[in-house]
Amino acid sequence: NNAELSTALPDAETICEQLAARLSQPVMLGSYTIKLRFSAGILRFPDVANNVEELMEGASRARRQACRYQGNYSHQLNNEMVQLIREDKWLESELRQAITKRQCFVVYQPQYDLQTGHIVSAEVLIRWRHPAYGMVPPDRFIPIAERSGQILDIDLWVLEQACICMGRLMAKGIIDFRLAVNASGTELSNPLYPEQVRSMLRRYDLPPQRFGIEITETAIVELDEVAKMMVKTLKEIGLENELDDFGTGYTSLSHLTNLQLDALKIDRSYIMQLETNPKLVDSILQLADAFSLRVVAEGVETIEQLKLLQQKRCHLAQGYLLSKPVEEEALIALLLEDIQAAQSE
Ligand code: G
Ligand code: G
Ligand code: MN
Repeated sequence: NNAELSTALPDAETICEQLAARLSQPVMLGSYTIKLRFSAGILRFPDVANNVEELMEGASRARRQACRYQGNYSHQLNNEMVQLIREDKWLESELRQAITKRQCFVVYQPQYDLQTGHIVSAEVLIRWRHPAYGMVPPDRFIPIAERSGQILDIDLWVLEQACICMGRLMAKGIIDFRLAVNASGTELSNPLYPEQVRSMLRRYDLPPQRFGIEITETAIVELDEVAKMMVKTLKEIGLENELDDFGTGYTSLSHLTNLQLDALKIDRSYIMQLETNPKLVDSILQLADAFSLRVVAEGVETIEQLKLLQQKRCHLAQGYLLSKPVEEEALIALLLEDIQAAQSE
């Protein structure tokens, strides 16, 4: 059951091999035959680690790597991974000043109403351009920021950028529009988060109804009571709660009602197979309908996908076909164009 045991061993390879040999024998439990999978990661002090935490993190990585190679039970970090860990450490320290050094910015990916064809909202996404490294992909630095706790400050900064942008949009007469920011699982274990959100919106004098919070499904699965309360509080403040990457985790159906959600975002992987395997999306739409949830389709890349989603009465769509994530100026241009088009209809 994914239990992890760490231990310091004088002759790790030999012991891991012996353990692997023993554990590869099936275990009989009454009339059941249980097969176990075992993987071990080995890290040597002080190859890449300077302290206990780094040693544990490195060994844990080596284990995950071993897990990916079926049949290869134990694994030592290869040079490439050692490099990756060193680079992660470097990125972590660079990230500490990334915001004050103005290396970060946000982009907005529009979301289209599938019945009217108009833009109704946008997802706010962070970007980091490092002067030496170049663009650091969010998939690379968000996990680093989550491990180091920096994500809390980063996500609040992103929310602030969204507030500043919303203020400017409203000043231009764009009032029927919403922005959704991503919340990491880390936020859901920070009891101060809802209050921080509330005070940020107050500081910029903005209606909470203009904002949504995207919570990833994998974070929800591990939700405890505190986290559930926080999602509830966000809702009470007036924000919309959206469940991100829906279909990739294992949300219990009870969460769909317990959690005061407003929307589901269908993960890109389901939209990719929409033409060959429409049943999955069909059932998500039915489920959402039963729970009165809005549905956003993510990663729409082809006209065929768009047409199918329209036919199936999915509410919103987001993806490269409609628009890539764009900077604020381009977003404003798109919105003004869209408003003009609506007026001439
Ligand atoms: O579009 P992109 O490559 O930026 O996003 C990659 C991943 O990073 C997505 O899963 C997205 O949810 C996450 N992400 C992007 N921006 C933010 C952010 O501001 N905060 C958090 N927590 N995650 C983000
Ligand atoms: O996990 P989250 O939903 O926050 O991820 C949003 C991510 O999806 C961002 O990295 C964004 O750049 C990316 N994205 C948005 N639209 C598309 C698309 O049509 N195709 C692909 N491949 N990625 C997309
Ligand atoms: Mn998202």
